Amino acid sequence: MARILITSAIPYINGIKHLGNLVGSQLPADLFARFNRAMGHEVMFICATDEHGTPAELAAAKAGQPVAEYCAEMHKVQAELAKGFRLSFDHFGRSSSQRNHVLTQHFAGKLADNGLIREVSEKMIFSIDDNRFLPDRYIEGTCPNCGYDSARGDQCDNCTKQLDPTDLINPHSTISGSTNLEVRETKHLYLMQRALKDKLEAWIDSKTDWPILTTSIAKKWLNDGDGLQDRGITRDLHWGIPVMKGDQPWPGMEGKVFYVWFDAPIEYIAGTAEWADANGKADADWERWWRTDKGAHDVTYYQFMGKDNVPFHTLSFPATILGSGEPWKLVDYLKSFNYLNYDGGQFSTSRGRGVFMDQALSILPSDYWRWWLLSHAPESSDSEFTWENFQASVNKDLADVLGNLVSRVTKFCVSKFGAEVPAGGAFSEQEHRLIEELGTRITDYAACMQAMEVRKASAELRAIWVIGNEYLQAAAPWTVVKTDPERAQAMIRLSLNLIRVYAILSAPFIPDAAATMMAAIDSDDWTWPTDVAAAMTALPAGHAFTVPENLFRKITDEERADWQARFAGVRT
Ligand code: B3M
Ligand code: ZN
Repeated sequence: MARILITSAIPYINGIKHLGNLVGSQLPADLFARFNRAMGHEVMFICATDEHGTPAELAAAKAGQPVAEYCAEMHKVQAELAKGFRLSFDHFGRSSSQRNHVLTQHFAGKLADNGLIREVSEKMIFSIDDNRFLPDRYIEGTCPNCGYDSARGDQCDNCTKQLDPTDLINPHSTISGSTNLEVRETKHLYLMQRALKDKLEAWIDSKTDWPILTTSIAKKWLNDGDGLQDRGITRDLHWGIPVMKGDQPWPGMEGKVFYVWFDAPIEYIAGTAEWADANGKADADWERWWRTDKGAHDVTYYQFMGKDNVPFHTLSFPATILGSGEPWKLVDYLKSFNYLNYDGGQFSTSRGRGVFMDQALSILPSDYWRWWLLSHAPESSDSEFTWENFQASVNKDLADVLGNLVSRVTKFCVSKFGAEVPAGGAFSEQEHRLIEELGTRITDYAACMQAMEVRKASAELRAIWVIGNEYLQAAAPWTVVKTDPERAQAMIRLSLNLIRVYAILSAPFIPDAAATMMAAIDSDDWTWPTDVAAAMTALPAGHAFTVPENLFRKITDEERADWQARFAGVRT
């Protein structure tokens, strides 16, 4: 049994996430967590809300709420939606937690002790009309690197380059739109990433098995020296983690807070500590996941995120960890995703374009979305959600292939032999061939899942459903029963066992349907079918079952057209 630590990028608190956000981190992380649990491994799966920085302040201001109150409410909303999508976090924490305050201040103190923090008197943009400094998202302008005209003060969304507000061309305040800006002096702490370049480079070079998307982004910012500029880790904001050196005040830094991207990844660790607190566990119970000197030497750590988050996880956060000089766990495998587009354009939170998590659940159960999103995950390139494609996938894969098999087999059995696994006949060549093919395919499927090849894994799973259908079509028990009922019973016995095996294999993708299948077959044996022959005879003759309700319904053309119109524009 292995020990698997999994973190998903933690979603910003500023509102409900759209399906593009979901498929870029939390959902594939959940797939991987569920698979590893099914394989019998010990899993710790952590996510949280990212509650600091300008995104939180701006959203709270827009909602007309105090920021702490806004975050508390929005955390609950996001936690509920995570449940709705069956995201199986061991803990869904908050980056504003006390645990994260203490750990963030601890890391800053260690970095300072190790001579990796310097104070910089820097020129920041001050908005005269807003009477405040404009860090990060409080300022937008044209990216000096790619020319994108809505680059933010901290990063360009178009080319992923990390920026400083003073880099922007034609900047304006996002609070008032004012361009009446001036440069003023303020003092900030800088993390001396440059001093860690060799260590970081050696570490990244050792990751020969990372996806190309991940290493290419990391190396791009490492090698042109750009990503490794020393970076400001403090801000002139009110909301955030107060700048402290461990538990000591930091002279000259009064009233300032840490930069959101400094504390957010530390929340992966803090979130695990929150898990311990929430479950009455001791510190040793979370430390054994994170401290290689306290049991985490045999943990394998996987991170999931969208490509725009990669620089922070391959350079900035590892710089914090390595620079601390303490034996904290570094990520072993970083799975990153491209973007999911929406119907000929981009998902847009600001313009409300696309489908958001709450809306999705209001029209169809989570399994429908999970299946489409995961089977179209933007892995090797960006991918696109269209309603036509969604309708086709759901109707074909889920309703016609999987759903149909389950209902045909159970209904046929009840009508001909009763609601019990029939005893007659023996498996013939036809059944043995299916079992053999299943064996090969399950091995391939598990290999894709282990490699986090999400799309390939979904294709393997679909193929596994298809061979069951093909078997049934070829065997045709509904015809055979007329001449050789014993033989038809053997076919149905196999098929009922197949339903249980399908429930186990499908659960990481479509957990609710899998649970319905398992309940119908009246079993709770979720053991992974490594020995297929044994798994295909696990339900003995005489074992009672029920006919489940329709697993999946089809999406009609009218619904498709209606939804397409409904989600084209401005969210109200
Ligand atoms: N909240 C950005 C995002 O949601 C950011 C991720 C933090 S991961 C530590 O895409
Ligand atoms: Zn750019």
